[in-house]
Amino acid sequence: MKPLLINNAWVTTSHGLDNINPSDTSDIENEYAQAGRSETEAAIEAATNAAPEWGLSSPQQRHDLLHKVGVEILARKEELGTLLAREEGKVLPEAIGEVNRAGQIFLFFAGEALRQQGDRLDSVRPGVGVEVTREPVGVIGVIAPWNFPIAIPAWKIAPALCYGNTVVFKPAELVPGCAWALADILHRAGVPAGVFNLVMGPGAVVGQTILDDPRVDAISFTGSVATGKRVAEASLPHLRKIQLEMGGKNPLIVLDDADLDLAVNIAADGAFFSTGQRCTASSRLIVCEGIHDRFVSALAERVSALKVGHALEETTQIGPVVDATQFAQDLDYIEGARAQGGVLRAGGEAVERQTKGYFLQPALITETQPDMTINCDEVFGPVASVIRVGGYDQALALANDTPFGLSAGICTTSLKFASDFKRKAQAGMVMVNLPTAGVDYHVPFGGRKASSYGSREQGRYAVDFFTTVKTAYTLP
Ligand code: UN1
Repeated sequence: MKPLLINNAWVTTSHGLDNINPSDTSDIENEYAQAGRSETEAAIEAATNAAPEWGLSSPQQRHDLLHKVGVEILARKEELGTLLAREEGKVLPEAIGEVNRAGQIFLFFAGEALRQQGDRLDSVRPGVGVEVTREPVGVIGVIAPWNFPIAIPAWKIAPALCYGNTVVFKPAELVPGCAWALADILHRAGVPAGVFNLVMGPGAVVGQTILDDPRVDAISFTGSVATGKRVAEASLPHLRKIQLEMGGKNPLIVLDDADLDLAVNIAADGAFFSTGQRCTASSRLIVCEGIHDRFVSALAERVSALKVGHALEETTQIGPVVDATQFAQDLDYIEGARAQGGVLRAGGEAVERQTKGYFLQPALITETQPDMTINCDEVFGPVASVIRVGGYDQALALANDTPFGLSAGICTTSLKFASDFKRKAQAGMVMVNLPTAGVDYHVPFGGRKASSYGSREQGRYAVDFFTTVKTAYTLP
């Protein structure tokens, strides 16, 4: 059984949970200790005790730690990528790419640790000086989802440590392997006791304990809207800082003047790569009538040809859905879309492979109406729907007609429409001739409306969440 990490001690528990490979459910990667309330409280206690000293640690010390972690992640990217593909199910090249991203994030924040920000100003009162500096927030609860088992923890933990905070990390139950590997790397890199703690276990116990504890100064969360709202409600009585990254129902507009081959590739990637299990997935394809039929037939052909299978097999393009619950939910949404009048143009059926896994041929549903469930709910699977529209204005209106606002894309060769869309899309991220998913690690990530709450993650913008500003006045 792989243990928890609390105050730099590896802690086993009486109860463990198997890490099951969704490409082959007979393959158990390992068993992971499950924290209860008392272990989680011990982790919060350790993080609380470690916060004052780490908060005053030198930028060099933080740089060195983050740099060492980044270098090791990059050096082991094939091995960690294999672990990631095995526990989460994304195909190996994508998994290695994600590990690479995690390593780069640590290196980015290693650099940021040395680039402290602050201002020295004259007061409006003669003789008085003013300094504006940033200080750590304190203890950060990191609650991460299963779909990016190493990149998302990295982009929360690296900035938290960079700016002098301590961390209690609760990974998603489905992906303890990468979380544990990251904890092991941080531990061997010399993270001081209590500065980083790993508590695996169910949301109802570990997550709830983090939410209930007044010693947790801030929570960075990625997951569903429903859970995000619970984080917000539980945090309000503590007046605690929160950063929530939640769902998406991301539109990809295809205008009549789009490059057809490019648009098909962008849609296939955005909607179905990573098995569509990305909050940035292009799940709503809004297609103008002049290109609609050509686009739909080319995409249907592309989707039917996508090779679904074991995430570690070289020929596989689309790995399995993550677990039985998600699999059943995807099939329900496909069935529901058909019942409401959608046409299943390609895929959508469970496929058998040599191993027992959750294999689903990506589904393309056409002839859908904007108000159908399939166009309103986030499916979080390899399912995309097509809405036919008359032209750009209608496409833009529909793109914005959603409670979400994470990422929005357009395929066009027109500078005029591209510029207008960049201006008017109600989303945190806009993509022109690129998939809505697949983002850089050095620039801000986040959305609007029900997709995000709080300040941005990643890049230099991460400083806003992970620090608090102090204004000091001095009369010498
Ligand atoms: C990406 O599209 O590259 O949970 C990242 C998610 C997002 C990350 C998407 N927070 O899918």
